[in-house]
Amino acid sequence: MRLQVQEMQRAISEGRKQQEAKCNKKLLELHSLQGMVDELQAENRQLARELQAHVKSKCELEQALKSRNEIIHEFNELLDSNLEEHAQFLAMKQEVTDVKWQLQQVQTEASEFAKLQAPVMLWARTIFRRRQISSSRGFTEFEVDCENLDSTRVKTRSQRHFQLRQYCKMWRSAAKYFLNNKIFRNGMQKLLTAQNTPIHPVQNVLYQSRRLHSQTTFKFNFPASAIQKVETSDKHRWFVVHWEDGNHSVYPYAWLRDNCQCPQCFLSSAKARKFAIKDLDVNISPEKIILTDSKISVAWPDQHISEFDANWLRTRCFHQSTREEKQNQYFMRDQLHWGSEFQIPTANFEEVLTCDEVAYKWLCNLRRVGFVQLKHAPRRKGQVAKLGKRIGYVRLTFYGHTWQVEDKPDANNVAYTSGELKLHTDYPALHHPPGIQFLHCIKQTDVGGETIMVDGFHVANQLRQLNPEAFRVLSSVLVDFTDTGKDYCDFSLQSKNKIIDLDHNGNVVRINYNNATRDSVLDLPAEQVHPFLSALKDFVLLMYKPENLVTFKMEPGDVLTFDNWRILHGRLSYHSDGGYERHLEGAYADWDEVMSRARCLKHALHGDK
Ligand code: OGA
Ligand code: NM2
Ligand code: ZN
Ligand code: ZN
Repeated sequence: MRLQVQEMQRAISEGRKQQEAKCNKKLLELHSLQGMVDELQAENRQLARELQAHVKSKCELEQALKSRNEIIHEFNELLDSNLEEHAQFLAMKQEVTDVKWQLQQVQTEASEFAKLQAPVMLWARTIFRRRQISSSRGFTEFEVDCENLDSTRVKTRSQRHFQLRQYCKMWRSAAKYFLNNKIFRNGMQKLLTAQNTPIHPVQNVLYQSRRLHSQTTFKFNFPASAIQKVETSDKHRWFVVHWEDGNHSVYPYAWLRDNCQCPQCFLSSAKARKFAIKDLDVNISPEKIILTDSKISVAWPDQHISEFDANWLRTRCFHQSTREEKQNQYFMRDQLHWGSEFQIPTANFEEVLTCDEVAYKWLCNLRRVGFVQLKHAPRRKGQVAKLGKRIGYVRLTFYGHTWQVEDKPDANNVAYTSGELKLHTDYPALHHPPGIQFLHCIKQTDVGGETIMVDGFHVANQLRQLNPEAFRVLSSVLVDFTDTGKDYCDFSLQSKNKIIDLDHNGNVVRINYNNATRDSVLDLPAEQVHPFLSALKDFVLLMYKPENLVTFKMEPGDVLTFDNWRILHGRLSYHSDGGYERHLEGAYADWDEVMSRARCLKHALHGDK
């Protein structure tokens, strides 16, 4: 029993030990759990703090987002109004371009007026000079500011009818001169107002009665140049000639010697220089000069004597304006560019052949606007040849002296089919394309075949304004043209021409463009091909704008005469079978010959004036 108790006690103490051990283990576990709880609680606190911070920044971000949205809204509104402004700006830019264009035209007109103003002023001054001389005899006293038309005032005292009549005539003829030339009407209006200011009633009546009975056109006569005095300037090696009208001109010594008009130096029958340049002492100075009213005699160191007529000298004055005037006259530079509003000038074919006045007007118009239509020519071949004879001679090309535009089998040129011909100039495959073209309609088809025409100079100047880069490309890139075949004889032409030719002042002087004969060989680096084609396309699209284009249909008996360096022409396709037929005869001439005829006609009609 005791043993049993002992055993049980031992078992109990054993159990207790085990329980204690278990308890201790649990306590340890509890302890570590407590540590984890503490950690988690700490983490929780940290997270709570972070959450708080995030909530705060979320609020801030929401605030920022809101204000950004407001800004975007404001920007959108601003953008809208900017777009509107941009559109207005574009419209304004267009307006500025238009105004610039108008300004350019006004400037051209004004410069034309200024050119004419100079000779009128010259004359006015001469006349007033004479009147002032009269004033010393107590007839009349004038106070004139001829430099400025606006402030021209004339004071008269003890008026004499004679002087007043002269005075009226002067202003009237000056004004009429401008009127006849249809230039700068405002300027002429001023002249007309000025001339009315001091007119004596008697003179007014006198003039009116003259005008009522006079049918002829008033002609403007320049006074003969009178020399007042001559000075020498050895520093410049030139003469200074002072004219009666207050102007002066300089003439270099060497130029005078070079242009001696004596029979030894000049063949007057040929109006040609005999004097050789090797015999010219370029440093020559005169030994003696003698001045008479209308000429200057110069004795040179070798005793050679040269005589120079005052008028001859005056027209050779080296002043910029005199030279410009002379060059404009020589080369008939006064041009008028046109668009679709253009009224084609016409003349009667027979009258052009027989009447000098009509022929002169024909050629002047041909030069000025580039295009004249002749009416009522006989409806058979041989008429364009007559026009060639009227000028002098036609320009022979590989297509013959004259050529027939018809729908031909195996055509050697696209023109000799019934297809459409896009706007072109003829023969850019030549380095010197024909300057003038005649096209005589002998038969016209009922369906199609209408003519289109455009002023190439007008369009090229538009391109210069609207697309300067395209203009630069077309006026600098040399394009290959080709034409091979057989007609007058066999031919194989190659040329290099710029689509737009400029002179040394940058003025457009020739268009060379026929898309049919533009060679597929293009002598350009590959990267320049696209810019070239795109420039050409822009130019052609501009030509075809309705405001630039003239369209009409030729009738049998019509002869188109036009400037082939300036006008681009074309035709619509036409029916040429089933009883339809179309036949034009054409010929070419050149500007040298045409202007030569114009100068001769002018001389025959008006003399030296
Ligand atoms: C031409 C030409 C026009 C026409 O032959 O070069 O442009 O109306 N012809 O056929
Ligand atoms: N034609 C009409 O450039 C040209 O080929 C112009 C000339 C055949 C004399 C055409
Ligand atoms: Zn001589
Ligand atoms: Zn043609």
